[in-house]
Amino acid sequence: MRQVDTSVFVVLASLLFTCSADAASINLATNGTATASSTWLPSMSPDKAIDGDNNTGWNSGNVPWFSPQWIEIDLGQASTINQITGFVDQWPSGYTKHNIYLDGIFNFTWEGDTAYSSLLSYIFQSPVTAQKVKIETTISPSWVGWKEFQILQELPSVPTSVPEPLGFFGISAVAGLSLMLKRRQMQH
Ligand SMILES: [Ca+2]
Repeated sequence: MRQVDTSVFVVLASLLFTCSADAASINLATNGTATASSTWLPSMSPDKAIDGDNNTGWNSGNVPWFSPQWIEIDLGQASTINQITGFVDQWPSGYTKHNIYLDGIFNFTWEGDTAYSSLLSYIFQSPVTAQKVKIETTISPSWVGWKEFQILQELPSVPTSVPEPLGFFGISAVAGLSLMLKRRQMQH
């Protein structure tokens, strides 16, 4: 019985230590290539949506009323993806719907009221593996355009060797468990 209690203590202590590590991520999109349904001006080509610059973007020059407008980002190889963000280039503001496909298979939808410079984000509950990310817009009052996409891969977190100061809850929990262990040790 004492071994079980000790395990609980060790797990809690580990959690308190590892939670102090910051999760970092890399943007895979900037190393990819982009193609699109259409392009308005040469200066607004699909690659401008993955150039790491929020001031440049792709614009299709078309509303999606008659046919969906899309942009697809090819990462070059199957990659682990944790999050996708999209920086909207839209005027006028209004209701939009964007379907996101991974390697040609529908995965999720961004749907709702958006405006110029809206930032949309989707975090996968579990990391997914894909090479191609396609964003297809089926509803928008605007020519379809995006300033920038980020396709984020979370890097393995490295636990810090020195824990951050424990909060009141942490100190209380550790103290409580220590007291419980001592009592059980005295009982045996
Ligand atoms: Ca850009």
